[in-house]
Amino acid sequence: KSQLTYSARAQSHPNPLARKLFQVAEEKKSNVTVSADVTTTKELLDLADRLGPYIAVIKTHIDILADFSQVTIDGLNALAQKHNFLIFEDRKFIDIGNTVQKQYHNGTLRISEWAHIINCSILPGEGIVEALAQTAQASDFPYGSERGLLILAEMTSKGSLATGAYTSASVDIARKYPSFVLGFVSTRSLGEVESTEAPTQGEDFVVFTTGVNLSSKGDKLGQQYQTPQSAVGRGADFIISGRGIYAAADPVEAAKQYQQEGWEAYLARVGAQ
Ligand code: UP6
Repeated sequence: KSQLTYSARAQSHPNPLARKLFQVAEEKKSNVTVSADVTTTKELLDLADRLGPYIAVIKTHIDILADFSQVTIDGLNALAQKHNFLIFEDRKFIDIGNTVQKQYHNGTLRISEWAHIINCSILPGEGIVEALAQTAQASDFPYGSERGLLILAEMTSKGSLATGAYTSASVDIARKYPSFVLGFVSTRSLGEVESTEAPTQGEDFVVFTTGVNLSSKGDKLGQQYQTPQSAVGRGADFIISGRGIYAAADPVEAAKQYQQEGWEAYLARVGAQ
């Protein structure tokens, strides 16, 4: 796990979107990603506006909205500007290259137009990363330097099969696409995992950790939680919390609390506290 500060990483990271992520974290003193798993555009935009000051990233599942439209995209973009946060669409692409290109670009949801960060499973093999990179880095794609991919290298649900060889292969593939792969969605830092690929020049994987909750150990459908302190201690650079924040009695207070705990854990990890 990285002992470097976000500002150091913001300066030295080879990937422009990773630099931006660390800049935002440093400026806002927040490593919180809120998983805004609500089902109407109004709720989503309302949450994004109220929690915007306290978060670095908003994570969406855009396909759970009952009323997705241009209003959703315009609203999210405007709030991302207003509050200086990035947008992560948790689409978990998992298909052949030809299909994921169509799911990512164009289509009903036009994810490539508004999501800075996307993620995929490498179950289909390396081709999925190649295909998404091809689309995001095409010469006629206007947002190239502001697009990046996280590989879903582990999962927090009980009995997850994203372990062992699958997780190692995630690291192998990340190392082959350093200009597009920012890092991982995982429960810990993976730079030390056994890999057939040698680390690349300036390698600094960004770790996003889901399943973060201060008041619960899990849910009835197999979700398993850890605290912000535990997640950051294991290497999370960004902690992702959904129900811990949006389903709290006061989501704004909850966001502030996760921000504070996440930040203190970060300071402790880098030895600043
Ligand atoms: N998520 C996980 N675990 C994973 C990958 N993704 O929980 O391994 C996503 C879920 C949800 C969010 O799809 O959007 O993170 C977790 O929400 P919660 O904090 O409300 O449990």
